[in-house]
Amino acid sequence: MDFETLEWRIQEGIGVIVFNRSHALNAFTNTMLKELRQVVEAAAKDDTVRVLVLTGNGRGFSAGQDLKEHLANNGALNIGEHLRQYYNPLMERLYHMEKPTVAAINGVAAGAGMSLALAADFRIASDTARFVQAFVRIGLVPDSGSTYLLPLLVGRARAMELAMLGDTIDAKTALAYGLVNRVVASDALMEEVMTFSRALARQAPKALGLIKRGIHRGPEHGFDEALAYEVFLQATAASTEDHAEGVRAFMEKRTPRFTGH
Ligand code: T3D
Repeated sequence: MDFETLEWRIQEGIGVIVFNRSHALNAFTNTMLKELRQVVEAAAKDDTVRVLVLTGNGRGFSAGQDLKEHLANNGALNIGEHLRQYYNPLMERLYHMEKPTVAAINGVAAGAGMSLALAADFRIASDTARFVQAFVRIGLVPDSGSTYLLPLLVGRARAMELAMLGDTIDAKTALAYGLVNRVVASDALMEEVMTFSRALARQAPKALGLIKRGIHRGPEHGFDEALAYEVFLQATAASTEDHAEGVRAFMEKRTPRFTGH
């Protein structure tokens, strides 16, 4: 697949999307949002892709909506329709994808660029990364999932502060807030992300998809509903060949070979 605004490669079972509009800190245009949706959908369906990584070229992860195009869009498409057509389907597909997703945050993540990072399962940040809920700075409100994901990750008080003040936080603060899983030296970012992703790629793929569903639903459930949902998830996991292989490998004192079946 060839793209105008992205690079795409599959390496050792890991699909890597690289945002490629570095002159604008990888701000999202309509073309980029369409291409992103297309590649995320393709990665979701491709059994050779066990983990999906998203990162940016240059000094930005993504600065969110391209504001030049936003100005040009004015009048052509109202903002609600723009979100419904371009952002929400992308965020939904990424969030619900039944495989692990890792945002490798190489630089600034602002506005919907930060929302996209929040929609991934893991965030590994370079020590040069920064995070900005930039929406309020231009008189807008958080979108693309931030109103849901930000308080879940950092708690309500911090989410309110980040969203209402629009202040920039650095990678160290993001780690202290629980916004990112790890912070690594910028020149080691992709090496660390690939090591982390390879460890995920070795796990049983169906189990990972089911774990993701369980963790997503957990906080929305009461305790009793969570117990009932776990019964369903566990019965599904237990019916896979990978479960049988995992038990066999344990008994035979060897590393399991999971196939995704
Ligand atoms: O339309 C809809 O449907 C609404 C959807 C909304 C979702 C959203 O994402 S709203 C929020 C949009 N994003 C922003 O408001 C962030 C704007 N950018 C910034 O505040 C700053 O650039 C950053 C804090 C991200 C980084 O600051 P800094 O000082 O490191 O970089 P810079 O010098 O401001 O930017 C470097 C270049 O990138 C610069 O271009 P130039 O002057 O060198 O040619 C700048 O214009 C460009 N750039 C940065 N952000 C955007 C952008 N170009 C277009 N759109 C951007 N969002």
